[in-house]
Amino acid sequence: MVDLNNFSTFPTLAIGILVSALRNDGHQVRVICPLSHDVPAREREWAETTLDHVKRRIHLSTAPGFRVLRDSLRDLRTNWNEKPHPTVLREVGRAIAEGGDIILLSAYLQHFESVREIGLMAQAAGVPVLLGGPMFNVSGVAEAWRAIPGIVAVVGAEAEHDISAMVDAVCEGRDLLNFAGVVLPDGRSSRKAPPLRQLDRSPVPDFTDFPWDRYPVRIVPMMTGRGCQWDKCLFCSDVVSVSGRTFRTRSIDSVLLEMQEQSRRHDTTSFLFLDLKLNSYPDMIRGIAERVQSYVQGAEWIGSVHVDTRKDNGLSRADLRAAVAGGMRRISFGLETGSQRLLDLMRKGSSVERNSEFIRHAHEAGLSVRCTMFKGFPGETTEDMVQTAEFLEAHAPYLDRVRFNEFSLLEDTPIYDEIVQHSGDGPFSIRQLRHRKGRAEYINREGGNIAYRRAKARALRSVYEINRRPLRMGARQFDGLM
Ligand code: B12
Ligand code: SF4
Repeated sequence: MVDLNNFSTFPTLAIGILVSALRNDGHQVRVICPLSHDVPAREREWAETTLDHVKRRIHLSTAPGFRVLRDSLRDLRTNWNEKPHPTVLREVGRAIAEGGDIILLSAYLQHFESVREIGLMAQAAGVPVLLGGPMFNVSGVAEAWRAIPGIVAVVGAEAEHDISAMVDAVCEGRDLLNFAGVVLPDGRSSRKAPPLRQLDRSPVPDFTDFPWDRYPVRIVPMMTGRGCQWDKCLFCSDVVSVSGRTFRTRSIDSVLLEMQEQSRRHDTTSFLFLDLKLNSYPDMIRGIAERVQSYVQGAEWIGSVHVDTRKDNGLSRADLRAAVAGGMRRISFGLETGSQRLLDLMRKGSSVERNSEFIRHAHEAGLSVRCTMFKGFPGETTEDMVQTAEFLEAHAPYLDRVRFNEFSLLEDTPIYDEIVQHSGDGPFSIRQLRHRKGRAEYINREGGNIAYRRAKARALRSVYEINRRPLRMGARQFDGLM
């Protein structure tokens, strides 16, 4: 099994789960992890310099006449980041030479070139490759990947209960269409895989193959549930992904027992919750806060939430204080914008007022607060951007990191379908559908005016002022992980 992830400052959850399932059924598995072979882990966030600020301004530029250059620079950066790593290819080549029945790949969509190279090597040696990953349930994506040489099937399914039987079927030449979520190289496919229920039955991830001695801090990735209880934001591709569809929770007991077991196995007390929305089920975040210290003494943990408008969203001032008392150190949330009008247009299910309250309360409780946001949602006006700039200026003292992105048009999201259908009717038109990447490249004719650009420059100045500071003490071991 090849871990293509080079953000490898902690183990990859999907690999741990699938390896565990395979070993529980008696298979012998070898994991190739880039960091074990000296491929340096790529940092995600850091205390920024002026150069980072300039790069972000170029990346998010809306100046008319600059678009072509901006897009070429973006493409250059993407192509550079997506190049297959020669060391990973070398190690896969060695593993093939040593013998093995099958190669399993878990891929994100930026791994296309790596998958293609590995497929070619495996094909030459007569070893089948089975490919899976978070976005292969999207039909256009699976279609664009299925014909890579050497791949015997593309799987878009939460596969922990089927992986073992699938491997047997490949090795014995049996029909893979008996399993849900499979697309074959010739285009035939089985039924869509339903979201997995009874998550407590998923195996405890086996992270023993990861290079623990090379991680700056030993961090265990965890998931208390899959999907998001809100499930409505028009731009969100998380909730169309294999494991993100429909909200399902584990029991609090099974989460706490897993934390205890992983802490024992890997001699650590640091945890990263990868849930899309850790407060989907408010009693989960409260339950962890109240009880984890009796399972793992000294446990410290971080996670992402959605500041929704439910009466009890698990994020009250008292909840946040209790979370800190129970070991929570950082919290991340999707702020998206400082404009209520735009939040409503996105169907975000949150309010500017409550976001503001949350940021202040979380900071006051002692948490390092991070947020993500983006510009360029269809319909965004100058006034929206002014409000975003004002929001950031008002909350800069309480925010530790802001990730400010460009709006992405991702396949199968409601906004994607809308824009693709009406391309050119308004300021948005589609430049190219990139099914291989599960996204559409678009041209947005909004945002070119001088007032918008001034407001954006103000917002980005605040982002830089926030991001150049060192992370809040107490959360530094979790820097750059989200
Ligand atoms: C945690 C997370 C991260 C973490 C950790 C990543 C890691 N590798 O561990 C961090 C923060 C580092 C991260 C970074 C990025 N991420 Co991320 N991340 C996630 C998140 C929230 C959860 C992933 C997870 O652990 N899921 C839980 C497991 C159990 O589910 P799973 O991975 O789908 O695996 C199951 C099935 O897919 C299947 N399966 C998986 N592999 C295989 C293999 C075979 C052979 C088979 C049969 C089955 C199979 O079985 C598994 C078990 O049920 C997802 C959101 C989501 N909805 O999935 C985004 C997501 C995966 N990330 C995404 C992106 C875009 C990124 C970044 C590129 C963002 C960026 N610009 O920096 C980087 C790139 C990282 C990289 N790998 O190169 C996209 C991927 C889309 C894509 N293009 O493929 C997602 C879907 C979010 C989104 N909707 O945009 N990410
Ligand atoms: S709250 Fe977050 S995970 Fe849920 S639908 Fe919205 S963006 Fe997606």
